[in-house]
Amino acid sequence: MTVSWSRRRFLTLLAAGSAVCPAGFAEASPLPSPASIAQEVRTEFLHAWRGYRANAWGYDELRPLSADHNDFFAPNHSFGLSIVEALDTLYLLGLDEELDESVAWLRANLSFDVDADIQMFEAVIRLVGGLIAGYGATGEAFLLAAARDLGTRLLPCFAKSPTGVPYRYVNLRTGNVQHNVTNLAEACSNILEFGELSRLTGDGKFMAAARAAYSAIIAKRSDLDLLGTSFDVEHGAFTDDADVAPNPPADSFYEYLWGAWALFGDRDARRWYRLLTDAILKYKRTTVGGRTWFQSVDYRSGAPSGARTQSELAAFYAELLAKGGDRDIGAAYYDSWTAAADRFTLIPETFDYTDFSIVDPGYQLRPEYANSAFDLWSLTHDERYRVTAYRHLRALTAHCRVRGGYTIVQDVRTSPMTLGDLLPAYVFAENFKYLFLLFGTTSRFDAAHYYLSTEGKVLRGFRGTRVRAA
Ligand code: DMJ
Repeated sequence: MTVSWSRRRFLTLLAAGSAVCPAGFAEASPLPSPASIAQEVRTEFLHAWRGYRANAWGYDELRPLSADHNDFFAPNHSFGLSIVEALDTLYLLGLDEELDESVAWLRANLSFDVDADIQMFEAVIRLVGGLIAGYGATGEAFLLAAARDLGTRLLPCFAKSPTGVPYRYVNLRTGNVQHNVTNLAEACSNILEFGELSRLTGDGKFMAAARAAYSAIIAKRSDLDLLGTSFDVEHGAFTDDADVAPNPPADSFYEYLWGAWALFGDRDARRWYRLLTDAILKYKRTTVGGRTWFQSVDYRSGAPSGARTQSELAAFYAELLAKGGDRDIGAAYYDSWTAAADRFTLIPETFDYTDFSIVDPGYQLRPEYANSAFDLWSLTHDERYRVTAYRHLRALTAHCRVRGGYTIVQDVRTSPMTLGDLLPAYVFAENFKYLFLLFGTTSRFDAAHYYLSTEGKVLRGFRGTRVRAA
């Protein structure tokens, strides 16, 4: 869908406080046409991709300032993570040559028979999800086979746990597990990828493992229907009292509950989502200066813990609330994040929401604000989400674009911002995808019936996939 933008409408949004432009932008013109913004996003994705292609091809991540690479999962071993993360984005952006080259690299090089201890959560959302989405985009059977192989190698985390709540790490070759204290997000942000794996392979063991983990943790909720954050998988008990949701490491625990309903029609998941969300809204929602935030509380008593910080990672919660039926609260929370963007230009990792003082000044090229803008736009077609997302795009190109691609920021307070040297692989899965789909249209995406994972993988919503013979 395209929207014709008038300068008057744009200035009205600005005057209403729905958008504030970087210096010089307000005078410049109304927003460019959505199609030209989508084209710009595609160009910027290609700029980042070419940096990775030139200096880190086949490694997990690019270090664009030093033209070097980063191994994400294990020292001295890369899985081509950025390639896996990019597959479905390449498809949606119509970058077919790049997609073909990526598939060829994976066909020749991808193996999970590695003697390395791997973080299960990251492997699921990035690799299993990326391979499933890549399979959905291309129809390449070896991608699904690789996802199944990796999923099987991750299952000891669940199978060896006496409670069914997974250990955090597993050795991909030996199946040895480690780290018995996990957290909400790591324990349960797998039901979407494992559910898809079960659906696509006909083997229900993946979904069954993911469901059992949710069930075991939710059984330990307090009388208030709040949850602790860290969980001992051997003793089946929380190891702390703080309910930090929607901040990490609780964040995607709730996202995947709603997703299990939306994607698989899991009625228990919907019921659990409602129960737990009602408690979050009752005990944790707070208003400061008219803005909506979420405070940490003791999960047994509901008493505020005193921490007044918000992590940028929590910005996704605006879209989740809206998707889950609390649209007005989600929109209000998004507006709070827009106020943070107004203040900081790029939202830092952690800040105090009572006075906007910065706790962690880095910006890790996080996608959560753009994620919420995209889903809220899809739900409402309210122009404010495009205005604010465009402003975010301008900030990204102004501060994070470097000759060799895009890079993280170490300190958003300095002028110019102090840069770090990393292009996280999730940027290929998330930031550019959300921004492209916010402004562009493609016959390859069903904008009315999509579902994306926490890592931005298209689990539902492909059209016209390029199915080929295996
Ligand atoms: C991504 O890996 C996923 O979105 C995850 O759920 C947490 N956030 C990072 C990017 O910020």
